[in-house]
Amino acid sequence: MLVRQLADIIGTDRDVKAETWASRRLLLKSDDMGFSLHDTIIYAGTETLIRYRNHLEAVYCIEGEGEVETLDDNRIHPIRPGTVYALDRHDRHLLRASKDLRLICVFNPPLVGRETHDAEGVYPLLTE
Ligand code: 9YT
Repeated sequence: MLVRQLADIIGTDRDVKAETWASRRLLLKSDDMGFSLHDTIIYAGTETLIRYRNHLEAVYCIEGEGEVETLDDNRIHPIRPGTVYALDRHDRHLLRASKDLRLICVFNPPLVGRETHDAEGVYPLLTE
């Protein structure tokens, strides 16, 4: 069995930072679970354009406040603790935080570890 602490990940190469978020990557492809699992902070006052063309992502909010706007239909969905959303259509969307959001995120296929968004909000499909 694999046991790991968030505290042991912070400051390592599993603690990936971008302008609008920090992603603590608890489980990655190399852990052989078939998915990756992240504890993500989206910084208050930011907006992030995202489109996971190569991945499915489920997002579960455990702290904070914000909203996600799906850009195909311009619908805005509030996010608060207890909200889950699943990007089952590789939905292009804007993620906004009014207070720091803490999100538990699952990716399939799993991330390798160093992925960050390109200009369109896409993560590349990396191999190790
Ligand atoms: C919700 C979302 O996709 N935020 C961007 C970071 C991503 N969750 C990650 O790499 O952990």
